[in-house]
Amino acid sequence: MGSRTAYRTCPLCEALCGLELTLDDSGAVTGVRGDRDDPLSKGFICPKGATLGRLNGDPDRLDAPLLRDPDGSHVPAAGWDDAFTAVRRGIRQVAERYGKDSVAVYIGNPTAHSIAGPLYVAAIIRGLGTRNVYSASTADQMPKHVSSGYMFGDPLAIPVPDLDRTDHLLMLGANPLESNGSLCSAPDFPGRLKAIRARGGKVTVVDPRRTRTAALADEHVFIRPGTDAYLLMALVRTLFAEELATEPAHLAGRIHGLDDLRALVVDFTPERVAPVTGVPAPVIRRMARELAAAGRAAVYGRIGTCTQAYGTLNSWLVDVLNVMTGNLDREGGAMFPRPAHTAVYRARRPFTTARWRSRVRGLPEVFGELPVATLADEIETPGEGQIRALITIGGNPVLSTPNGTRLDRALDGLEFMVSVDPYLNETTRHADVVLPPPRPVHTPHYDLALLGFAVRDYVRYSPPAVPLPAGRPAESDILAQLVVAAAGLDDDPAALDEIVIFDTLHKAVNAPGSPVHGRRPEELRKMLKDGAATRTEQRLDMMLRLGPYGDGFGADPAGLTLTRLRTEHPHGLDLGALKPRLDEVLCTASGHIELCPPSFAADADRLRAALDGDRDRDRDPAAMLLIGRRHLRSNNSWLHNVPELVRGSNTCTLQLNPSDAERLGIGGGDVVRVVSRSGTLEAVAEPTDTVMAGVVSLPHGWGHDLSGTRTEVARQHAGVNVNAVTDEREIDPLSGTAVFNGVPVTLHLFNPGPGGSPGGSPPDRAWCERDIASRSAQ
Ligand SMILES: Nc1nc2c(c(=O)[nH]1)N[C@H]1C(S)=C(S)[C@@H](COP(=O)(O)OP(=O)(O)OC[C@H]3O[C@@H](n4cnc5c(=O)[nH]c(N)nc54)[C@H](O)[C@@H]3O)O[C@H]1N2
Ligand SMILES: Nc1nc2c(c(=O)[nH]1)N[C@H]1C(S)=C(S)[C@@H](COP(=O)(O)OP(=O)(O)OC[C@H]3O[C@@H](n4cnc5c(=O)[nH]c(N)nc54)[C@H](O)[C@@H]3O)O[C@H]1N2
Ligand code: SF4
Ligand SMILES: [Mo]
Repeated sequence: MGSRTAYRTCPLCEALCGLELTLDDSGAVTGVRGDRDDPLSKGFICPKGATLGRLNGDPDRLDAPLLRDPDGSHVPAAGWDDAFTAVRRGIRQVAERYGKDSVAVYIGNPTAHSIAGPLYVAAIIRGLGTRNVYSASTADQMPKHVSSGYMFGDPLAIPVPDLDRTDHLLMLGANPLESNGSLCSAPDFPGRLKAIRARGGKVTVVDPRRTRTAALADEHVFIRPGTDAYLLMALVRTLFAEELATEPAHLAGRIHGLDDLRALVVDFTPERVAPVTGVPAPVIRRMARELAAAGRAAVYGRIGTCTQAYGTLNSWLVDVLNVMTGNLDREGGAMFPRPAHTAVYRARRPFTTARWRSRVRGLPEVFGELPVATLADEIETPGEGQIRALITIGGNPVLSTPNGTRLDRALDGLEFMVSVDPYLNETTRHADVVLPPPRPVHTPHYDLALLGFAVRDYVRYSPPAVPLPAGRPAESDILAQLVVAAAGLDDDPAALDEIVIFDTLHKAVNAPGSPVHGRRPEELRKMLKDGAATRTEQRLDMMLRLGPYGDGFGADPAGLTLTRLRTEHPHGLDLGALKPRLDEVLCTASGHIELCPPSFAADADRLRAALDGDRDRDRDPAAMLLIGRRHLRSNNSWLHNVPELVRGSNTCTLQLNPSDAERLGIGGGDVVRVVSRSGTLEAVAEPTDTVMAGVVSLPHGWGHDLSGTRTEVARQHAGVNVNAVTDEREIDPLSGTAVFNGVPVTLHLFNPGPGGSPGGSPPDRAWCERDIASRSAQ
């Protein structure tokens, strides 16, 4: 049998690794290696990328649309047209009967990794005209958008640490040795961290767990979950108090709010925050001094600092530190990438939130969305505007959102649900129609969402490695059908792309700084047809040509087009190290960096109120704070059906400090009941001194033992759903983001007797015990 090679970007996490796929004549993937010619990833690959062939060939992946029978089981639709007709009917019936807001949308994480998602989701939402828009962003990075929105004017202008040139990296709530990085796309993140140390720089990690990243760093600082804002305030205060922050020349005259900030932080002395955070005052002072003294430094905070009660304050204070130490928009500091597909001349409105509010809890809209923590409220609570239908695209909110167990029940009450998803899983089992996108080998790839967060300016397009089977719609086609259904039109989906293309070209020819200013859209439109095949590719070609490295439709004959990228740079194109570009980025109403936005200053009162509280008084000895955990071989909820990734070393255990374990009489392998305000779960205990005392840790994305799913490998490695105990009532008020870190729980020994469990099935006990044994033997 013959074989051939194809190259593509790995679609699984944010690291953007280039892959070299070996394919046989049937189009099956027989091998995967890192693409050594990719200028960014240079051959780096992790176990998830290496098993992309197994994921691609997973027999449980759906190849045909499914319809839900009245008895709840799923059967293949007669064909794609039938499925699309059922979707149009289902959505229209609900929208016509109950109004626009009765149809909600939930957008999950893989949608940010696809080319189709960013191209069509906005049109689906516009078509529906609904305010009920939810996504994984409010279980993830929304605090970053709010922080950047108010500080820099653009919610997407999130500075990334210039990893390859920095001398000092202060990292809070991130574990890139497992996650491979987030809002900082850097293939071989571990290697880049080691390089900082090798060139004499310092890496400091702040985390309630001594993670593999913390172990690699020069210094690991334990912190009580949920208290980073206190530490960050004290760092800022120390910079002021010791006059370590001098207005850097390149930001001179561009900063607003320095005096307000100085007044705001005055109460947060290292001594006062030390008992709250668990970080000794001398350590805080030293951290501030080291940060200020470093030639080129960057502060970076990620999911551990976002998904907590002060997520936005944390995200803001991280960038306050970057500004105050002169490291924003400077080589080796925190910089703004310049994605090749984003036109720099486009008009932007200053950012604002609360343009509308959620019906039940009155929570503010943020970046066009409502908090996913209130999705179940909006489905369950009767009244005008109640959600009656739901569209999910690449998401598994039953396992990934706070109190997912409640959401699971709520989904049963919907009148109509459609899911665009390759699996019948814990969420999509509720769908009346499941529309599976094609397999990875059939899918083109371009990281519209992630290239804006890469540590170098870089661009890569991967055409499908194998042509789509006849009659199989691409994910773009599926989403275009949803646009048609959402808008209640009978249009040809192709017409939508034409509208978008002409709209963009019209704006471009009218925008003064644009490379095509004054030209005719029709002429430009013809040029797109010459270069690219599919409508998706035409839209991408247009974006690249209007972008900062583009050919401007011939204005710069050496510039980038999709054809050039495809043919001349099949392994990707390195556009160089990050460059200072604050002028292009900044778009606040004042034209300045807003260092102390009023809503952030107001939220700091919440912090101050708790400053002198005695946290340990009257504490239940069984009370602990729950945090999350990621593992290299997992990815949220949906790679657990790949045998290689769950084999042997699976890890859905409850980690706790040995001192707590001893105090509570819990031994390794015991089943422990974890109880919170919102729910209960049972997990197998794994005492380890890598977790600080008072803290327990469980990974998310597990709990695959529900009925009606079709993921057989995952079912055998079910694990437990941590989001049975996370609390949908607790959010970061400024961003609506869920609190997954610092969840108050109590622990209760729950060992099954010799005859079995005292109720329910103990979660993968044998599997976990085997795993603990094998890891302690290592
Ligand atoms: N292998 C793997 N890779 C992934 C994913 C995955 O599930 N598996 N998911 C992807 C996604 S969607 C994302 S968003 C990224 C996330 O990427 P990261 O942000 O690197 O995520 P984590 O590995 O969860 O690291 C978060 C760290 O925060 C710590 N932490 C918890 N609470 C606190 C706290 O209160 N304060 C501080 N300072 N730290 C705290 C945790 O102990 C943990 O070590 O990873 C992506 N990559
Ligand atoms: N307790 C706790 N909960 C968490 C977190 C945590 O740290 N702790 N992390 C949060 C974070 S950072 C995130 S991003 C969310 C993730 O939340 P979600 O996005 O809701 O969950 P995923 O598990 O990523 O679900 C991805 C879904 O997309 C499907 N899928 C895979 N590939 C494709 C594709 O190409 N197209 C389409 N249409 N679908 C596809 C999968 O089958 C799966 O159903 O979870 C959050 N939940
Ligand atoms: S690190 Fe991320 S992008 Fe790279 S191979 Fe692994 S999953 Fe894919
Ligand atoms: Mo995420």
